[in-house]
Amino acid sequence: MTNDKWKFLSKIDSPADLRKLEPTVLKDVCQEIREYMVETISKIGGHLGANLGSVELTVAMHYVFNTPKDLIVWDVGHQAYPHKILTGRRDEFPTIRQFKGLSGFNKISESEYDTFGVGHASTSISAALGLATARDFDKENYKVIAVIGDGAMTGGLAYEAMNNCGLLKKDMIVVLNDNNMSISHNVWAISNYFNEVISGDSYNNLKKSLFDITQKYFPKGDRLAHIANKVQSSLKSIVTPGMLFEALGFRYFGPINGHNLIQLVTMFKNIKSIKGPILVHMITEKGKGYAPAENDSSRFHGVTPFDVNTGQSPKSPVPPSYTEIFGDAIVELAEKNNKIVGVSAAMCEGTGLYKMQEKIPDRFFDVGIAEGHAVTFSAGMATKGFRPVVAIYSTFLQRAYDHIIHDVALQHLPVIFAIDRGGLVGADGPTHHGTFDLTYLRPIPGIIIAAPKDEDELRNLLYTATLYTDGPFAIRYPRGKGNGKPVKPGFEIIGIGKGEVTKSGKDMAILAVGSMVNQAMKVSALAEESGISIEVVNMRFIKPIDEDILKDIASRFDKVLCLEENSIIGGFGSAVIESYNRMKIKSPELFLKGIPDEFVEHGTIEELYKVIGLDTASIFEYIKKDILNK
Ligand SMILES: Cc1ncc(C[n+]2csc(CCOP(=O)(O)OP(=O)(O)O)c2C)c(N)n1
Repeated sequence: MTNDKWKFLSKIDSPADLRKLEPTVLKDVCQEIREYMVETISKIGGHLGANLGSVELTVAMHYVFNTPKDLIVWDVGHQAYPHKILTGRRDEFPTIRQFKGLSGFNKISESEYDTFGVGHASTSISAALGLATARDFDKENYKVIAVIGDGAMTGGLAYEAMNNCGLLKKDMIVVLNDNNMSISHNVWAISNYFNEVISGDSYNNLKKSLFDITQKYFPKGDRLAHIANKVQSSLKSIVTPGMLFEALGFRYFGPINGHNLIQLVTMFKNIKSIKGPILVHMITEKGKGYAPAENDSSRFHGVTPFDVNTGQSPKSPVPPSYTEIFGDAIVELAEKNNKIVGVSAAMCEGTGLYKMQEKIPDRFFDVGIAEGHAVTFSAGMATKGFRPVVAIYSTFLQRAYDHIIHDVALQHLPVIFAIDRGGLVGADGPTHHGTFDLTYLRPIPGIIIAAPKDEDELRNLLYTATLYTDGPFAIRYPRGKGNGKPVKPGFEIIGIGKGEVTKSGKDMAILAVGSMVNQAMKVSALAEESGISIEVVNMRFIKPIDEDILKDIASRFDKVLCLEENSIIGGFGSAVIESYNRMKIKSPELFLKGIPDEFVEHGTIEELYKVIGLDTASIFEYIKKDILNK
């Protein structure tokens, strides 16, 4: 990093360097961070909007608090790029989200400034409370600050933590970074209440005079600061949003402009010495300082490489992803069946349900970052004959496990789970890989679990699921596209629990599900070149499993490879072993390949396949060496 282009940033190797600067130049530091992020992310893609919005608050926190002794706990971590840049990772920043590079989120193993690992939303207040409790046990003296967005505040965990913190009265600060946006428009009901109060004349007049008072008196010492605070908070409790947080045991400060550095620094300095749970509410703008991101903050939440001047990403003619295919199919089906309802947990774009939101808004619900609620809410509708389709990423559905068992399956309710991002997701890494769903769903009695081999099969499985009324039906599909062929018009019913032989062979068989069917076909083609004949079976259903196919395979093959993009432990391969055991027939020698018993890092899916041996060449090598002993 050159000194002439990055006058300040080039000299900031840690927050200690930041703290040596005069407050007057912090604005320039922020400007350089913004430029550095836009320049870098325009080349490699990544989260941008939230990071542009968090620049000032990050600089102010590291300026005022004594990090890393004082602990900052980020929520989700997608807005922590300025934090990474300021905490010794400036030069590595261009490697972010790439194989062997910096993680896109906070990670304890990456830096002493990353106090808690994140990726999933709404954890920061709970984790910070845990850190504050540990600090008090250890009789140590440092600050703990949780930074949480208004989107993450739609998650129930945040309130569980606040309630607990209010009772424990721990010395801790929650910074509420309120930009009125989640990935798309936020559905936080409380923000309507904030907006009403904040835009009201009486509050604004009061706030203006109070802010003048506090600005004037705070710097003069603790006693006056204390009095000013008391006046401010007691008056506020009558008319301001603070009421909600105060009821939970927090002292409320704000709302303040989260881009006004001087105000932020003053505010943090003032509250630093106040004990007990504090909530600082700041208003920020997603995408702040880069016009294309300000104007299209949903796209710039997570963006592919783009032209800095225009903000446009090159459009290459790629076939639609499974997500898009699902979005179109659900609209098509819902237009014909008025019992179908779409439910998303703050992921309208990511799951393709935005299409339903646009076309059939009255049967679409975005419930916020509340996966458990999404499932139980759907179960409620299902009791009255509706056919809710809950579209949630595999990784986030982990949050709703008990809801699937207790509220849906136990009551045999026909809720359809559209599980996107089943398998490796790439750059988001281990917090987001969807590699456990087959394992966690399989033991649930009565659930149907299917994985389409391609786009047509996704459509047909979805159609089949809408006709099935005996209980839950889960369809898991990967990130990206399948075979990329245009889909066939119309829908066909697929026999539940029925697989198909997609290629016959003599030397051995591969039983595959979902994305791995295509991979198995490629392996089989590769093997053919070496004179090895491999049969490929698209098992399609993980539960119920096609026992007729398993019997037939056992009668014709000695060696069988089970292939899946899910944890080997408890996944599809395990289902095959259990089925042979249950059927009491002699099983062929079974080999299981899938996600090993480890957390897979981030990188492109192709790179990661190689790491875990799921790329075609590695699978073929494994077959030759370990299965056929050639
Ligand atoms: C449990 C869970 N569900 C969904 C997501 C996907 N997600 C990542 S960021 C985000 C929006 C967060 O909004 P907010 O906290 O307001 O942060 P902002 O991006 O607006 O700064 C969502 C839904 C997630 N990370 N975790």
